[in-house]
Amino acid sequence: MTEPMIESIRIRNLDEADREAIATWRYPGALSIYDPGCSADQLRAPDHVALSSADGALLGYGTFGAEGRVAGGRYDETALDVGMGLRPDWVGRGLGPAALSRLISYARLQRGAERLRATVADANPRAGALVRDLGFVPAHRFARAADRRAFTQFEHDEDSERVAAFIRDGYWPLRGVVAPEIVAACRRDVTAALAQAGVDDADPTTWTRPVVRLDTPRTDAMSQVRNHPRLLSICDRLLGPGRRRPRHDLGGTTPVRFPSPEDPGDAGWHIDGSYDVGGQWWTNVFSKERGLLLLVLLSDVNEASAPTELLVGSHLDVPRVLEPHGRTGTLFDAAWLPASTFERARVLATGAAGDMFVCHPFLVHRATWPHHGARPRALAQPEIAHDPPFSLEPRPDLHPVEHAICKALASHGRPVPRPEVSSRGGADD
Ligand SMILES: O=C(O)CCC(=O)C(=O)O
Repeated sequence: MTEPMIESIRIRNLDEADREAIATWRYPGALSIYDPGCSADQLRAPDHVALSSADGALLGYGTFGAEGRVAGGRYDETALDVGMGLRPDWVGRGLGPAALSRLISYARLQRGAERLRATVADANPRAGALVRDLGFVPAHRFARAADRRAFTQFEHDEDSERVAAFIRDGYWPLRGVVAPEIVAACRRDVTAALAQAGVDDADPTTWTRPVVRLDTPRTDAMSQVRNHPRLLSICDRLLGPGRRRPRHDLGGTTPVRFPSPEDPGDAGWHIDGSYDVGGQWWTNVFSKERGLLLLVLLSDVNEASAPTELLVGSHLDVPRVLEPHGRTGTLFDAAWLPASTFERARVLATGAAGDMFVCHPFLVHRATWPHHGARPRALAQPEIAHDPPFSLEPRPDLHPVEHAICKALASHGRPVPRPEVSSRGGADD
């Protein structure tokens, strides 16, 4: 049988033959901790469901509630526990994402669960990667009461689909969260900074260059954007709690692009460098100094007004190019990327002033031209720095930015680089 897609995976009650079959399932090696180890009678509880193909063949089973818990964990009733077992001959064949996605939507739609929890043995890194890919975030690690084996509890909530899309696509659009009066103040700040550069943003006769690059104004309004609680919570979610380096000002540069047929000279595909080496902005596979790239629209931006263009999923192509440069890193050159990167879907970062795109630091993007619109277009592009740096060790508690880098390296069969440990214990000094 070929791999079923999520639409063709069915959920139904377990029948007697299913229960008899599951009770005999045995998994190889370290996965034997998942052997059902129960009688067909125990599988009679209503919290078990069958996962089947469209033609009714049993592919696996799901459990909800207490059945998905492991003694020693920290459980409460704020989330529904979900567990899954695949038929042993289906393990490792790519069925997991579709099967678990099916259980998640069933839990939400049929069981009304807003929050889900999954408990995964650390000895099963494939299951850990699967739940992280679907937007679960690690919440608690513990030792199983019976044998002290390590397990991690992961949680899934209303943001998890966005997290999964971030891991897959490399960005999270965040629209309409900044209050209109703060957006208006930011626009006035850009106008004032342009005036200092000799440009009147209301007077086209002063628009003599296709782009003017400002240092993002250090104002209260910009600082409120940077420190918007929703943005901060998304950054923490993507980087891991306590990892984001606090910063008062918004930071970065703000290129302002003007209606013009001229090549601005800065519109090549790239990722943003993150640390200064002799006046050049380098980066390394650990994404030293840059946890995230933020694109903040400081004017309305549409298709005509030179929007930034993003290569969807390209953050998964960059790690293998950076990995040979190790901890020292390099001045990144997009020409090193495979041709397939440039065949990826493209998205324009359009929207209303105040909208943001929270991007993976390795997302390949570029400015576009010509600007056919009527009004200047302004965009701040600060970094969100993080500390400590990513170690890229395949730990159970990887958060999405680091998980995406590890996933990209693993999918290309690259060894995960071993950081030298400095005297401060970090990968990076
Ligand atoms: O102005 C833009 O659209 C993006 C510019 C950019 O990516 C950069 O300057 O690094």
